[in-house]
Amino acid sequence: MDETPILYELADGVATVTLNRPDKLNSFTEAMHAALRAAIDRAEADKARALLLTGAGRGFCAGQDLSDRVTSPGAGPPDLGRTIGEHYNPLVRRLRGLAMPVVCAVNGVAAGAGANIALACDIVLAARSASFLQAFAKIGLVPDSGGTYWLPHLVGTARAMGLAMLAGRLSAEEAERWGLIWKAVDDDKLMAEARAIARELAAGPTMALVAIKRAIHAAESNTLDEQLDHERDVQRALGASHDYAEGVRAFMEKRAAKFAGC
Ligand code: LHQ
Repeated sequence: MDETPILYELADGVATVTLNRPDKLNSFTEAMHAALRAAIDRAEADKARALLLTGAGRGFCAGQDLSDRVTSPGAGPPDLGRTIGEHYNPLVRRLRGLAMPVVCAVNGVAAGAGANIALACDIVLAARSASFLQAFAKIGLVPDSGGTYWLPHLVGTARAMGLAMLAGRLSAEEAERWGLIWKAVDDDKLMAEARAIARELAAGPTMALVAIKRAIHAAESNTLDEQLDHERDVQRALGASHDYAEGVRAFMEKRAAKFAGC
Protein backbone atom coordinates (compact mmCIF):
# COMPACT_ATOMS: atom_id res chain seq x y z
CA MET A 1 0.00 0.00 0.00
CA ASP A 2 1.21 3.53 -0.78
CA GLU A 3 1.69 5.54 2.38
CA THR A 4 2.48 8.83 0.67
CA PRO A 5 1.85 8.72 -3.08
CA ILE A 6 2.74 12.44 -3.25
CA LEU A 7 5.59 14.27 -1.50
CA TYR A 8 5.39 18.00 -0.83
CA GLU A 9 8.09 20.48 0.10
CA LEU A 10 8.16 24.29 0.20
CA ALA A 11 11.41 26.25 -0.05
CA ASP A 12 12.30 29.66 -1.49
CA GLY A 13 8.72 30.18 -2.66
CA VAL A 14 8.80 26.94 -4.68
CA ALA A 15 6.38 24.13 -3.88
CA THR A 16 8.01 20.89 -5.04
CA VAL A 17 5.49 18.12 -5.64
CA THR A 18 6.86 14.63 -6.27
CA LEU A 19 4.84 11.72 -7.65
CA ASN A 20 5.86 8.93 -5.32
CA ARG A 21 4.96 5.39 -6.44
CA PRO A 22 8.39 4.56 -7.85
CA ASP A 23 7.82 0.78 -7.97
CA LYS A 24 4.98 1.38 -10.44
CA LEU A 25 6.72 4.20 -12.28
CA ASN A 26 4.48 6.68 -10.44
CA SER A 27 1.37 5.54 -12.31
CA PHE A 28 -1.85 7.16 -11.14
CA THR A 29 -4.28 5.58 -8.68
CA GLU A 30 -7.31 7.42 -7.32
CA ALA A 31 -5.40 7.91 -4.05
CA MET A 32 -2.52 9.54 -5.91
CA HIS A 33 -4.92 11.85 -7.75
CA ALA A 34 -6.49 12.88 -4.42
CA ALA A 35 -3.08 13.46 -2.83
CA LEU A 36 -1.93 15.50 -5.83
CA ARG A 37 -5.03 17.69 -5.61
CA ALA A 38 -4.32 18.22 -1.90
CA ALA A 39 -0.68 19.11 -2.64
CA ILE A 40 -1.71 21.73 -5.21
CA ASP A 41 -4.24 23.12 -2.69
CA ARG A 42 -1.42 23.33 -0.17
CA ALA A 43 0.88 25.14 -2.60
CA GLU A 44 -1.84 27.75 -3.08
CA ALA A 45 -2.53 28.01 0.66
CA ASP A 46 1.24 28.39 1.29
CA LYS A 47 1.26 31.21 -1.30
CA ALA A 48 4.00 29.45 -3.26
CA ARG A 49 5.09 31.49 -6.29
CA ALA A 50 6.15 28.52 -8.45
CA LEU A 51 5.33 24.84 -8.53
CA LEU A 52 7.87 22.16 -9.48
CA LEU A 53 6.45 18.77 -10.48
CA THR A 54 8.69 15.69 -10.71
CA GLY A 55 8.71 11.94 -10.07
CA ALA A 56 10.50 9.69 -7.59
CA GLY A 57 12.75 6.88 -8.83
CA ARG A 58 13.57 6.02 -12.42
CA GLY A 59 10.30 7.12 -14.03
CA PHE A 60 8.32 10.35 -14.17
CA CYS A 61 4.85 8.81 -14.57
CA ALA A 62 3.47 5.83 -16.53
CA GLY A 63 -0.08 7.25 -16.74
CA GLN A 64 -3.03 5.42 -15.30
CA ASP A 65 -2.21 2.45 -13.06
CA LEU A 66 -3.50 -0.33 -15.31
CA SER A 67 -3.48 -2.99 -12.61
CA ASP A 68 -7.05 -2.13 -11.55
CA ARG A 69 -8.19 -1.79 -15.14
CA VAL A 70 -8.20 -5.41 -16.26
CA THR A 71 -11.73 -6.13 -17.44
CA SER A 72 -12.95 -9.43 -16.01
CA PRO A 73 -15.03 -11.73 -18.22
CA GLY A 74 -18.76 -11.12 -17.77
CA ALA A 75 -18.25 -7.68 -16.18
CA GLY A 76 -19.57 -4.65 -18.06
CA PRO A 77 -17.12 -2.27 -19.72
CA PRO A 78 -15.32 0.14 -17.37
CA ASP A 79 -16.36 3.80 -17.52
CA LEU A 80 -13.09 5.41 -18.52
CA GLY A 81 -14.96 8.66 -19.17
CA ARG A 82 -15.72 8.87 -15.46
CA THR A 83 -12.05 8.49 -14.51
CA ILE A 84 -11.06 11.14 -17.01
CA GLY A 85 -13.90 13.50 -16.08
CA GLU A 86 -13.28 13.19 -12.35
CA HIS A 87 -9.50 13.06 -12.22
CA TYR A 88 -7.41 13.73 -15.32
CA ASN A 89 -9.33 16.61 -16.91
CA PRO A 90 -9.59 18.60 -13.66
CA LEU A 91 -5.86 18.07 -13.09
CA VAL A 92 -4.93 19.34 -16.56
CA ARG A 93 -7.24 22.35 -16.18
CA ARG A 94 -5.79 23.05 -12.74
CA LEU A 95 -2.17 23.00 -13.92
CA ARG A 96 -2.95 25.20 -16.90
CA GLY A 97 -5.01 27.64 -14.85
CA LEU A 98 -2.80 27.78 -11.74
CA ALA A 99 -1.86 31.34 -10.77
CA MET A 100 1.84 30.52 -10.57
CA PRO A 101 4.36 29.18 -13.08
CA VAL A 102 4.57 25.38 -13.21
CA VAL A 103 7.91 23.74 -14.00
CA CYS A 104 8.06 20.02 -14.77
CA ALA A 105 11.25 18.00 -14.31
CA VAL A 106 10.71 14.79 -16.28
CA ASN A 107 13.20 12.53 -14.54
CA GLY A 108 12.47 9.35 -16.54
CA VAL A 109 9.89 7.80 -18.82
CA ALA A 110 6.65 9.80 -19.17
CA ALA A 111 3.99 7.52 -20.67
CA GLY A 112 0.28 7.78 -21.40
CA ALA A 113 -1.43 10.41 -19.26
CA GLY A 114 1.96 10.90 -17.55
CA ALA A 115 3.40 12.37 -20.77
CA ASN A 116 0.44 14.66 -21.26
CA ILE A 117 0.37 15.90 -17.68
CA ALA A 118 4.03 16.88 -18.14
CA LEU A 119 3.07 18.73 -21.34
CA ALA A 120 0.35 20.63 -19.43
CA CYS A 121 3.09 22.35 -17.40
CA ASP A 122 4.52 25.73 -18.39
CA ILE A 123 8.22 24.86 -18.65
CA VAL A 124 9.19 21.25 -19.22
CA LEU A 125 12.74 20.02 -18.65
CA ALA A 126 13.65 16.38 -19.15
CA ALA A 127 16.63 14.26 -18.19
CA ARG A 128 18.56 13.17 -21.29
CA SER A 129 17.72 9.53 -20.47
CA ALA A 130 13.99 10.28 -20.17
CA SER A 131 11.49 9.59 -22.93
CA PHE A 132 7.95 10.49 -23.91
CA LEU A 133 5.54 7.78 -24.95
CA GLN A 134 1.95 8.21 -26.13
CA ALA A 135 1.27 4.62 -25.04
CA PHE A 136 -2.50 4.82 -25.54
CA ALA A 137 -2.82 3.14 -28.95
CA LYS A 138 -0.97 0.10 -27.54
CA ILE A 139 -3.99 -0.52 -25.27
CA GLY A 140 -6.68 0.56 -27.71
CA LEU A 141 -7.14 4.13 -26.48
CA VAL A 142 -6.77 7.69 -27.74
CA PRO A 143 -4.27 10.12 -26.13
CA ASP A 144 -6.06 11.86 -23.26
CA SER A 145 -5.15 14.49 -20.64
CA GLY A 146 -4.83 16.96 -23.50
CA GLY A 147 -2.62 14.76 -25.70
CA THR A 148 -4.63 15.23 -28.89
CA TYR A 149 -4.44 18.98 -28.23
CA TRP A 150 -0.80 19.42 -27.18
CA LEU A 151 0.68 17.24 -29.87
CA PRO A 152 -0.60 19.02 -33.00
CA HIS A 153 -0.13 22.43 -31.35
CA LEU A 154 3.43 21.71 -30.29
CA VAL A 155 4.86 19.53 -33.06
CA GLY A 156 2.40 19.70 -35.99
CA THR A 157 -0.04 17.21 -37.46
CA ALA A 158 2.45 14.85 -39.13
CA ARG A 159 4.50 14.28 -35.99
CA ALA A 160 1.40 14.23 -33.78
CA MET A 161 -0.08 11.42 -35.90
CA GLY A 162 3.16 9.43 -35.82
CA LEU A 163 3.59 9.81 -32.06
CA ALA A 164 -0.05 8.95 -31.28
CA MET A 165 -0.61 6.13 -33.78
CA LEU A 166 2.75 4.39 -33.61
CA ALA A 167 3.03 4.93 -29.83
CA GLY A 168 6.83 4.75 -29.91
CA ARG A 169 9.27 6.34 -27.49
CA LEU A 170 10.54 9.84 -28.23
CA SER A 171 13.84 10.63 -26.52
CA ALA A 172 14.18 13.79 -24.44
CA GLU A 173 16.67 15.21 -26.96
CA GLU A 174 14.31 14.56 -29.86
CA ALA A 175 11.47 16.08 -27.81
CA GLU A 176 13.57 19.22 -27.38
CA ARG A 177 14.49 19.32 -31.10
CA TRP A 178 10.83 18.93 -32.04
CA GLY A 179 9.70 21.71 -29.72
CA LEU A 180 7.67 19.39 -27.50
CA ILE A 181 9.61 20.51 -24.41
CA TRP A 182 11.81 23.41 -23.34
CA LYS A 183 15.06 21.55 -22.76
CA ALA A 184 16.82 18.20 -22.32
CA VAL A 185 19.38 18.29 -19.50
CA ASP A 186 22.10 15.88 -18.36
CA ASP A 187 20.55 13.44 -15.87
CA ASP A 188 22.75 14.51 -12.97
CA LYS A 189 21.95 18.20 -13.56
CA LEU A 190 18.17 17.90 -14.04
CA MET A 191 16.97 18.65 -10.54
CA ALA A 192 19.51 21.42 -9.90
CA GLU A 193 18.55 23.14 -13.15
CA ALA A 194 14.80 22.65 -12.60
CA ARG A 195 15.08 24.03 -9.05
CA ALA A 196 17.12 27.01 -10.25
CA ILE A 197 14.47 27.84 -12.88
CA ALA A 198 11.63 27.39 -10.38
CA ARG A 199 13.43 29.60 -7.82
CA GLU A 200 14.05 32.26 -10.46
CA LEU A 201 10.37 32.22 -11.41
CA ALA A 202 9.30 32.29 -7.74
CA ALA A 203 11.36 35.45 -7.25
CA GLY A 204 9.88 36.98 -10.41
CA PRO A 205 6.92 39.27 -11.14
CA THR A 206 4.26 36.59 -10.52
CA MET A 207 1.35 38.63 -11.90
CA ALA A 208 3.21 39.18 -15.16
CA LEU A 209 4.35 35.56 -15.38
CA VAL A 210 0.79 34.34 -14.89
CA ALA A 211 -0.42 36.88 -17.45
CA ILE A 212 2.21 35.58 -19.90
CA LYS A 213 1.03 32.01 -19.34
CA ARG A 214 -2.61 33.00 -19.92
CA ALA A 215 -1.84 35.17 -22.96
CA ILE A 216 0.18 32.44 -24.64
CA HIS A 217 -2.59 29.94 -24.01
CA ALA A 218 -5.19 32.43 -25.30
CA ALA A 219 -3.16 32.77 -28.53
CA GLU A 220 -3.95 29.13 -29.31
CA SER A 221 -7.48 30.12 -30.28
CA ASN A 222 -7.42 33.94 -30.67
CA THR A 223 -7.08 35.90 -33.90
CA LEU A 224 -4.25 38.46 -34.08
CA ASP A 225 -6.77 41.25 -33.47
CA GLU A 226 -8.14 39.53 -30.37
CA GLN A 227 -4.63 38.88 -29.13
CA LEU A 228 -3.56 42.51 -29.63
CA ASP A 229 -6.57 43.65 -27.62
CA HIS A 230 -5.80 41.09 -24.95
CA GLU A 231 -2.19 42.34 -24.68
CA ARG A 232 -3.42 45.95 -24.36
CA ASP A 233 -5.84 45.07 -21.57
CA VAL A 234 -3.35 42.93 -19.65
CA GLN A 235 -0.59 45.52 -20.00
CA ARG A 236 -2.97 48.19 -18.69
CA ALA A 237 -3.61 46.09 -15.57
CA LEU A 238 0.09 45.25 -15.07
CA GLY A 239 1.00 48.92 -15.42
CA ALA A 240 -0.70 49.46 -12.06
CA SER A 241 1.24 46.69 -10.32
CA HIS A 242 3.91 47.06 -7.65
CA ASP A 243 6.25 44.85 -9.67
CA TYR A 244 6.10 47.06 -12.77
CA ALA A 245 6.93 50.15 -10.72
CA GLU A 246 9.74 48.26 -8.97
CA GLY A 247 11.05 46.81 -12.26
CA VAL A 248 11.33 50.24 -13.86
CA ARG A 249 12.82 51.81 -10.71
CA ALA A 250 15.40 49.02 -10.43
CA PHE A 251 16.35 49.44 -14.10
CA MET A 252 16.86 53.19 -13.68
CA GLU A 253 18.86 52.65 -10.49
CA LYS A 254 20.94 49.91 -12.18
CA ARG A 255 20.14 47.30 -9.53
CA ALA A 256 18.34 43.95 -9.43
CA ALA A 257 14.56 44.29 -9.00
CA LYS A 258 12.93 42.95 -5.83
CA PHE A 259 9.63 41.63 -7.06
CA ALA A 260 6.81 40.99 -4.58
CA GLY A 261 4.53 39.10 -6.93
CA CYS A 262 1.81 41.78 -6.90
C1 LHQ B 1 2.77 -0.11 -14.22
C2 LHQ B 1 2.41 0.84 -15.19
C3 LHQ B 1 1.07 1.23 -15.28
C4 LHQ B 1 0.61 -0.24 -13.52
C5 LHQ B 1 4.51 0.50 -15.35
N1 LHQ B 1 0.20 0.65 -14.42
N2 LHQ B 1 1.87 -0.64 -13.39
C6 LHQ B 1 -7.01 7.28 -18.28
C7 LHQ B 1 -8.27 6.88 -17.81
C8 LHQ B 1 -8.62 5.56 -17.57
C9 LHQ B 1 -8.06 4.47 -17.97
C10 LHQ B 1 -6.97 4.32 -18.81
O1 LHQ B 1 -6.03 5.27 -18.95
C11 LHQ B 1 -6.03 6.57 -18.82
C12 LHQ B 1 -4.85 7.26 -19.22
C13 LHQ B 1 -3.60 6.46 -19.45
O2 LHQ B 1 -2.58 6.83 -18.93
S1 LHQ B 1 -3.63 5.13 -20.49
C14 LHQ B 1 -1.94 4.66 -20.62
C15 LHQ B 1 -1.48 3.90 -19.42
N3 LHQ B 1 -0.07 3.66 -19.44
C16 LHQ B 1 0.55 2.79 -20.25
O3 LHQ B 1 -0.05 2.15 -21.08
C17 LHQ B 1 2.02 2.60 -20.03
C18 LHQ B 1 2.29 1.24 -19.42
N4 LHQ B 1 3.69 1.09 -19.10
C19 LHQ B 1 4.62 0.82 -20.02
O4 LHQ B 1 4.38 0.72 -21.20
C20 LHQ B 1 6.02 0.62 -19.51
O5 LHQ B 1 5.97 0.33 -18.13
C21 LHQ B 1 6.93 1.83 -19.75
C22 LHQ B 1 7.22 1.97 -21.25
C23 LHQ B 1 6.31 3.11 -19.22
C24 LHQ B 1 8.28 1.61 -19.01
O6 LHQ B 1 8.82 0.37 -19.38
P1 LHQ B 1 10.00 -0.27 -18.52
O7 LHQ B 1 11.03 0.77 -18.27
O8 LHQ B 1 10.40 -1.52 -19.22
O9 LHQ B 1 9.38 -0.61 -17.10
P2 LHQ B 1 8.38 -1.80 -16.71
O10 LHQ B 1 7.36 -1.98 -17.77
O11 LHQ B 1 9.17 -2.98 -16.30
O12 LHQ B 1 7.64 -1.18 -15.43
C25 LHQ B 1 8.21 -1.21 -14.10
C26 LHQ B 1 7.10 -1.59 -13.14
O13 LHQ B 1 6.08 -0.61 -13.19
C27 LHQ B 1 6.44 -2.90 -13.54
O14 LHQ B 1 6.00 -3.51 -12.35
P3 LHQ B 1 6.71 -4.87 -11.81
O15 LHQ B 1 5.95 -5.20 -10.56
O16 LHQ B 1 6.59 -5.89 -12.89
O17 LHQ B 1 8.13 -4.45 -11.55
C28 LHQ B 1 5.24 -2.44 -14.33
O18 LHQ B 1 4.21 -3.38 -14.35
C29 LHQ B 1 4.84 -1.21 -13.55
N5 LHQ B 1 4.07 -0.29 -14.36
N6 LHQ B 1 3.52 1.18 -15.88
N7 LHQ B 1 0.64 2.15 -16.15
